[in-house]
Amino acid sequence: MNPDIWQGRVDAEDGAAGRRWHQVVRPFDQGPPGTCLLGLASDRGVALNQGRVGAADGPAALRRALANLPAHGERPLYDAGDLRADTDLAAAQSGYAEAGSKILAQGHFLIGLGGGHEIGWASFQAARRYLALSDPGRRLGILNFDAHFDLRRPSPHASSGTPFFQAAEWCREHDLPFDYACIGISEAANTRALFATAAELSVEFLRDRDCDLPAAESLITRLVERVDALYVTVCLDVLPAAVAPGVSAPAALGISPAFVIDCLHAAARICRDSGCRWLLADIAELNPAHDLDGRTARTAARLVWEIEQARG
Ligand SMILES: [Mn+2]
Repeated sequence: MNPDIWQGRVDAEDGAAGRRWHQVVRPFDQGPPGTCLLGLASDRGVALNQGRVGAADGPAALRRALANLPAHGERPLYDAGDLRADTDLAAAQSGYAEAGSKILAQGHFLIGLGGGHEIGWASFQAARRYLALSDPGRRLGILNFDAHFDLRRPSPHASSGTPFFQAAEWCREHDLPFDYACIGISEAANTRALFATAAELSVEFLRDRDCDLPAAESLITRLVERVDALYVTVCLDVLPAAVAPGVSAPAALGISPAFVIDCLHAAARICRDSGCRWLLADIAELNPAHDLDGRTARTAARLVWEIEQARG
């Protein structure tokens, strides 16, 4: 954990009620179950997907934006630092999976800080490694807020565009269903080939133009009710470019951050109601090099904060 990043305002006059994240976060250790942050400082996947690089600096920017947010909950908050992907992306994803599965095994909720959406393959593997410790047959649902399916076939390289195709292949090899649903898909940002792949893999999705809360709740319910554990991933390019300019591929239309937040709270409630365990989440594609006045980082931090609130 880098204390230089976790800096912010101190309202000493308000005591414990005035505390902010930078005052309560502590290095990941053997402490009681809480929420643990883990970064994947990588834009290797974005480069391999022919995107705009810079997301390797995303985790640090996201922590800076989180630092000053108020600490409303009582749950312990940990920071396990970053895995870096300077050259070997697969090795960094595997290192992330190893670190992430240990965090999950200690009973923490894991929040991944991207980095490009290659964090998706890392988070998926972290969850699967953790589930393998008890019951490898347990079903893991993936709920992706994204303008893109990220279902490209590695050709030949895995990238930020392939994580959920990799997850689908893993499920096929392990004879498990691929439980994947997307909210915010842009018809204008995915080729016919990608829609065909989504159909082949029985992926349920909501187009950006069709997004409303009843439709999202019903999609989330169908996903959550058939799985044992949930992984939620938010690709910041699902938001309008005006809200999230600091990404590789800003959205011309996008869905509103308020709607995404409503969906996150709905997902937490639906998990509670159906006995599904929400294991982990991540925020992908924050690219500070293209951000304007830190607005993408602020939005990303708000989403992390709302996930923490939604979990109650
Ligand atoms: Mn994505």
